[in-house]
Amino acid sequence: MDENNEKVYDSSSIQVLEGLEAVRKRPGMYIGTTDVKGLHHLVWEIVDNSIDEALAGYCKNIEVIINKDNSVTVKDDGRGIPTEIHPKTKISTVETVYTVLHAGGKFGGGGYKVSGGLHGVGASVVNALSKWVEVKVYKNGEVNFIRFENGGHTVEPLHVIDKCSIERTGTTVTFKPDPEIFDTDIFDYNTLMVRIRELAFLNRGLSLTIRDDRDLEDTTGETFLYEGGISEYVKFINKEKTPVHDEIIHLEGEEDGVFFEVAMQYNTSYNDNIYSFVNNINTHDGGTHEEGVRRALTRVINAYARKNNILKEKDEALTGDDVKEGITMIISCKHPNPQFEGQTKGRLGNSEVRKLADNVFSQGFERFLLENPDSARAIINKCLLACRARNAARKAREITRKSDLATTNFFGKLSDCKSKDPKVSEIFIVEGDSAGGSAKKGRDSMTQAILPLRGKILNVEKARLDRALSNEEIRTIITAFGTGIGEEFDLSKLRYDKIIIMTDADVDGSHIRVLLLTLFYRFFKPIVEAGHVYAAQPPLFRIMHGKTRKYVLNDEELEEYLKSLPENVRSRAEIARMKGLGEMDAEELNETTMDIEKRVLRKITVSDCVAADAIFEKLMGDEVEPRRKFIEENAGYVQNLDI
Ligand code: 1YM
Repeated sequence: MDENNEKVYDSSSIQVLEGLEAVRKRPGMYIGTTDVKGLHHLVWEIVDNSIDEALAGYCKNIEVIINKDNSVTVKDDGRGIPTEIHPKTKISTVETVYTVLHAGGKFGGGGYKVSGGLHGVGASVVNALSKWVEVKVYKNGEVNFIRFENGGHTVEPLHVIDKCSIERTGTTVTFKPDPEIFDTDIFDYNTLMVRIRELAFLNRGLSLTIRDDRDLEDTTGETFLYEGGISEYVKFINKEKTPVHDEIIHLEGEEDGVFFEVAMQYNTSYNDNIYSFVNNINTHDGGTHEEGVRRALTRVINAYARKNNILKEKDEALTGDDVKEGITMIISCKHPNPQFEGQTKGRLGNSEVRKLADNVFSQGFERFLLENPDSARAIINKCLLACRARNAARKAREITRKSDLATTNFFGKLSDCKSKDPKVSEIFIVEGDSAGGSAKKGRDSMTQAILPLRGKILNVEKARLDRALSNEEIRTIITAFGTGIGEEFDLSKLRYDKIIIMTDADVDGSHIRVLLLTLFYRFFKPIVEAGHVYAAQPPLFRIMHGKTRKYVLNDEELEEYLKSLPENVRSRAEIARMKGLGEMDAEELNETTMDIEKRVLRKITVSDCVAADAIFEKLMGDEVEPRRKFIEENAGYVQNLDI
């Protein structure tokens, strides 16, 4: 210690701290962001080490605990991080792994067979960005302990604190993110749970538990263990859907240390859910593993259909789009040396995987079709229907395009804004003509367009593109957006930066909102993903006292606002419940819901496609019971909705 009672470091530890200091200076370079997403990234860095240990064949159980103080503990029953003095750094290997940037697997001697690659930045980054970190290693009948503080300073070097049974091995890490680095320090249980569950699906036989100790009622947590692996993932995604065939097709193969597997099942919906992973990382932009499967799927189905004379000689071949309608598919590849490509590194580049995926899939799937002729028939029929619908949709689209250009009908509905600059333009989709009228008067006509909806829009969950295109309201929306639809969709042609759904806060309003969201999610997903869709929040109450007019969104805000008033003002305040958009005059509507300065918008996101899909399925699909249950659980005021 020096005279200020601060620890004095020798030159090698100074180098180490300079490394960690670099992480603290530019955390974004190591974990992407310092928002909630970055915060959760810390957990994945640590969990990845346990998963790697599981992939190496030494670990069967992993546990994640959110502690009361918002620190997180990750436990595994692997071999335990090596504790010996490391020959290069002259400190224990655990300490090296937690203090030297990019140490990780390189120091392990054996190294990992398969590793996340992207997530490999590792334990030292978590240490650098934490207020404190404690590591316990169970090994050789001893519990070894080390503690770091304030961005990776070792305050207790590795020492034995206890004995344990000789059979007990593993690593336990607890860390508390540094609030000076992160915008928030509150972990979200659901975010962690969804990914933990996904990791359990992707690594069959591995048990993953998550527990929230901040929640007094959660004493056991949830354990995810799937012996069926990705087959069970497919079953899970298809839970609310109607399958086209009973079996879940599961195929796998290995070559030169590359493991490839795929699980799939068709359902009666018109959408595909294809998710692919490499070393447990979602490859959002696909890549060679996905290409191999898609190519083989199209080829095998066409060959089978031709051979059995379901597709006649004169018939055109089924396309990739036809054969993927209604498919749920998980593709998982474990690769010792993955090449991630593209701007977001979400694409697998290794070319040898294309061949492996194609071989494994085509051989296995061909065999499945031969052995299960009834299922084969059902699958091919589904693809043929998709093909016919695609052709019908093309014709309908051609008609739509012509009629919209030719008639003034469309322009009679839309009150467009004067600006032609999409960056500043917004469109309000408004329920009903009367609200449309006040919105039109109350808008800023320079940047705000109004599209009143007259009829009910079609429930697209139950309709293919061709039927959707025959619905006038939907055609108007497509024309207004400017992006086209289906194969022609082009996000760069979107005419508005914000698409704002403005509906009443009642049952009809929420029904229309859900119909619109279904439409957007199914046919304009990139618009939702790019964050262009919003819900306007019209106020529920108006409070008047003296010359003051105040609007609030809900009961809680009303109560809060009233509490804030002095007693004599409160008792004389006039409270009016706003009945609907139509009853507000133009000025009121502008002031409360449309004015860029004053309004409150809620951004509509698709954060978890699987979850969102399930919600739409529940709300809009054929099955009445889950829909009723969902609505009961999620929206008190929608209870009377006619389902
Ligand atoms: C809760 C976090 O870190 N588990 C873990 C990490 C390692 C090992 C086992 C391990 C790896 C190897 C050999 C090897 C790590 N070791 C290293 C290094 N859980 C958690 N479990 N023995 C044990 O890769 O050869 C880095 S991570 F580099 F020290 F070997």
